[in-house]
Amino acid sequence: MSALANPAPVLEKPIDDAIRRADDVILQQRNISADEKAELTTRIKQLLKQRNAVLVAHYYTSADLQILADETGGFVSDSLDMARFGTEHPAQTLVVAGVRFMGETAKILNPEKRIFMPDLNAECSLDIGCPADEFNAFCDQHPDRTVVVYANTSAEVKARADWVVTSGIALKVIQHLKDQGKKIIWAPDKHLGNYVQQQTGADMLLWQGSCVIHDAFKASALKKLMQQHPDAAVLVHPESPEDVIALADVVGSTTGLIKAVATMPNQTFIVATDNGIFHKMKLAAPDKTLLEAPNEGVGATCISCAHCPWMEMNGLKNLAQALENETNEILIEENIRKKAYIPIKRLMDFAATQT
Ligand code: CIZ
Repeated sequence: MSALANPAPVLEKPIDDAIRRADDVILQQRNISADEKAELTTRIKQLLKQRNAVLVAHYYTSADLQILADETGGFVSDSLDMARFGTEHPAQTLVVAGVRFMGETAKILNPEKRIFMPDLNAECSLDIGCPADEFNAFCDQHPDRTVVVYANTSAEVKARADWVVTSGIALKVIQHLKDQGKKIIWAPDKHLGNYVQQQTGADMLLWQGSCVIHDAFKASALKKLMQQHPDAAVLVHPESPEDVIALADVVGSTTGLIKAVATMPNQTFIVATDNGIFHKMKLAAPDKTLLEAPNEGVGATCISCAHCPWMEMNGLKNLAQALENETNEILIEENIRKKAYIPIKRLMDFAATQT
């Protein structure tokens, strides 16, 4: 059983404005010569040592940053494993290359550590589309429901939640809550929420947010591509629309999709998620062919073209600056941090019990 509720319109304008701001930063970051790139890379490596810092990057960031993280003893992964790594690593300073909620999660879990990001304006359309005051009002209307929020939310929204989940563990958490007879508020991703609801049959009220990248994948164009590549396996992230998910051979989180490329016998894969993931997919299966699933960009009208503009704001220049000047530090009001810690810790403890 499920019900849909949209307590407040999800804001288009702030998302558009944030994309425009991202575009300016992206141009500055990309405008860089090969020599400058080599110098910045060397300088960042020195600074990481000097500051006793470690670089933690998301799969959706550029290959340059992922390589740098791997070469310097840092880590590249999804948001749950980034959080785990940041907590377990002895470094007192974490540099998080990703979007802001990832830096906030690191700070919530590690208040004693300093957390820096290349650009604090690296947003997420799911986070922007779920403002804390409107979300609190929605939760107030449904006091009988367990509040489950996706990791892609602000610290304030997490502070209101009973559980935080990532796409890799959402099904297990919701099944666990359903088995306990809980009714659920789910926010913010409507597509992931709908997928989890269908898979588990849980009673879920869905916030109507979406990811601008995944929301743009198109089922009709995907069907045509599948006809051209009948032996290809179709890998879809569950933030994608329902009709795209319906075409998938594998629906999974970033980590799950990389694993699928490495382990499935197919030679060709059509991938419906942010194309930043191709770097690790190619490393996992160098001989396989990876094709981007079609999105609105087929008509050159996409705003994301299968790559998150906010992830792309993370560059070598602003990473070096943040380390050099110790700027762009994540700070969270202690009261909010303590409240947000509870549902994240619940997730980490639950994840530790799963195989
Ligand atoms: O949790 C993450 O890292 C995100 C945003 C997606 C995923 O599937 O891993």
